Amino acid sequence: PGILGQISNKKFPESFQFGAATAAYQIEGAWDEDGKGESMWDRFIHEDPDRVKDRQNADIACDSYHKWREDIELLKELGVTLYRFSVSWPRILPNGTPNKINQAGIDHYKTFIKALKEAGIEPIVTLYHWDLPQHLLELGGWLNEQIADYFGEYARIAFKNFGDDVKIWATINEPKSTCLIGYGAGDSPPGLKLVADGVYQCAKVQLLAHAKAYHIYDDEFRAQQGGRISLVLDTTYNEPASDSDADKFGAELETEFNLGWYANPVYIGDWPELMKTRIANRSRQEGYSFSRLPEFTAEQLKYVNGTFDYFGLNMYTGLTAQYTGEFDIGEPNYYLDKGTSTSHGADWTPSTVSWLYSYPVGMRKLLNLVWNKYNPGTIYVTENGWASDGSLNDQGRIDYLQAYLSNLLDAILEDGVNVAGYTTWSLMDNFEWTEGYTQKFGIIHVDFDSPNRTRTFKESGRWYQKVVATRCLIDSCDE
Ligand code: PNW
Repeated sequence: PGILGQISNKKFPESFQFGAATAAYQIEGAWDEDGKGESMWDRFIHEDPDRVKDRQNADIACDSYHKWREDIELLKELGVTLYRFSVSWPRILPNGTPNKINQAGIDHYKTFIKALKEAGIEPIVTLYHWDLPQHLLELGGWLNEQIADYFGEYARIAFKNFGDDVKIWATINEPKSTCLIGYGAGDSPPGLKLVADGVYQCAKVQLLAHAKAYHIYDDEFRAQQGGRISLVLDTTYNEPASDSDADKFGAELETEFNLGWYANPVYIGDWPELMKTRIANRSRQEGYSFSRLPEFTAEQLKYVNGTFDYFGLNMYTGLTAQYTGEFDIGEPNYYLDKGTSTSHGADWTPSTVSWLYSYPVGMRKLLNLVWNKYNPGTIYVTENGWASDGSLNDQGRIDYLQAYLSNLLDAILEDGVNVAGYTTWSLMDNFEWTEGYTQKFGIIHVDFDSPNRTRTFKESGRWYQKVVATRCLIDSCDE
C-alpha cells in the first residue's frame, strides 16, 4: 500500500507488542520535589520563559510524578503490554554524579515499575530523554567526554535498582536531535550555536556514553538480569526529489548524515564513509589540518561497535532531498557538509507542526532499510505519532496511525522484518519542549487548565484500544 493505499486486512502476530511512550520531563512535573536536582531544561526555561512558544513550562506538566497510578489505569484501559517512559537523571542523582543518590527518586521509580509489572505491562526504560543534570552541563555537557563516564555511573545505579524488573533498556533517546538542536541551532539547552564542530563532538560523546552504559550492563548485570539494551535513533525516510542521480545522491547524503551518523558506529563500526570523506575534504579546504568530524581511536571504535541488542527507531515522517552541490567552502557548517536541501512530497498531508507530514510508506521503507543495512535482529518502533490541536475528535491522527501501522505490518508479514513492538507517541498530551503546550501528540487528552490534569480518551485512543484488542486495523480482518 502506498500513501493512498489499502489498509492491511491481516492481523498482527500474537507475539507483536503494542504500547505507548512518554518522557520524564514532558510528563512528570514535580521539578524540584523530594530531592530532585535541576535539569538543563529546568534551567533553560526558568531563565528565559520566552524560549517557549506559549511561555509555559514543565514544572507541573501532566503531574505524572503524582498521578502515575492514573497513568497505569490508562495503559490498562488501552490494553497495551508495553510502556516506554524515561527516568529522570537529576531525580536519581541531583547533581548528576554518584556522590549524592536521591533515595526518594529511586523509590518512586521502583514503586512505579512494580505497579506496571503487576498490571501486565512491560517497561521500556529510557535512561536519557534530554534532561541532563544542570551541574553536568556546567561541566561541559555533551562536549566533554567525561560526561560519558558520569552517564555510566548513573546507568549502573539504574540497572542495580530497577534491573530485576526492567528487561528492555534504551540508553539515549535521539542523540541526533539533542546535538543538532541543542548544540547546532541553539533552540534547546544548552542553546549553543556550534554548527561547525560542536554537533560532531556532541555525537561522539553521546555514542561513548551509550557504549559505556551498554558495557556496564554487559559486564555487570546481563548474566543475572537477562535484559536487552540499545539506543533510540530518530530519522526521516528520505526520498530523492527527482529521478536524477544528483537527487538520489542527495537522499543518500541526507540518510547518512542523519541515521548513519549514529547507527554506523554502533551497528557497523565507524562514521559513514561519506561523512568522513566529505567533512575531511571540506575541513582541509577550510584551513584545518584535521577533520572537524572527531575520529574515534581504534580502542573507541571497538568499544562502540556492537553495543546493541535491538534497534530502537523513532519514525514520524519523510523528506524529499536534493543534492545542492559543493558551495560555501570556508563556512564550516554541518548542513553545508551534508550538502542537501529538503522538502516534502506535494501530496503528503501536513500536521500542525511544520516538520511533520504523513508519509506512511516511509515506515515500511525505513524498516526495510534498517533491517537490511544494520542487521539488528529485532526492531522496536519506539516512537511514531501525529500532532494536532488537541481536540477529542482527532480523525487525522487515526488516519495517520492506521496507515503507518499498516505499513509496519506489511514490513513484518510481506518483507520479513522482525518488528517486535511499537510504542506510539504519545500516551497523552504533554509538554512539547519549546513548543510548550501548543502541540498535542497524545491519544489521550490532558486538561492543562485543571489542577487535576484530567485525562480523557480521544477518538484515536478508543481506536487504538480496539486495534490492540483485535490486532486488526480495520473492522474485521482475515482469520
Ligand atoms: C521526538 N524527525 O523527536 C521526541 O523524542 C519527543 O520527545 C517529542 O515529543 C516528539 O518527537 C514529538 O515532537 C523527534 O526527524 C525528532 O522526524 C525528530 C523527528 C521526529 C521527532
